[in-house]
Amino acid sequence: MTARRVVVAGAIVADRRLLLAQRSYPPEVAGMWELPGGKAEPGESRESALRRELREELGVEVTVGAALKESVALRHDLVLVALRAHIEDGTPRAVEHRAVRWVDADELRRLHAEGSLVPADTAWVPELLADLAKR
Ligand code: DCP
Repeated sequence: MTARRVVVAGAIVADRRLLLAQRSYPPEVAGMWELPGGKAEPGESRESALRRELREELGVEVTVGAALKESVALRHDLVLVALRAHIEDGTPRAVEHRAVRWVDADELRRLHAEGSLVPADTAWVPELLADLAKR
């Protein structure tokens, strides 16, 4: 049996806005927006992997909270999960991405409607909209 690798992505909400990052590769998804993250290394916890990925990709230090309910099978051996995260230090900048932006609920709905979200990440839209409506 092949071990299942996990890709962890960060759902960062602050001031009723969600942080999205624009992919620069591969060509199929370049220009589309995603929750930033990446593959956990073998033996690395999801939380540590997310902290490392967001440090590398955005230059921020985060604390990691609860997972979103939906997970997405990217391939038979690769599953995508999202963890809520809170920025403790730093301002997100696009190190590996084309751009980063904060979107409100309407902007998230619009990006979703126009097909500008990375396909796998669309599974999280309802939960993200619920988070954006809180407080
Ligand atoms: N992915 C996704 N949605 C996200 C984050 C990632 O669908 N919010 C997918 C895209 C890739 C896989 O997960 O198929 C791995 O993502 P990355 O390429 O961003 O991760 P790594 O940089 O860790 O992988 P690699 O080193 O293989 O490039």
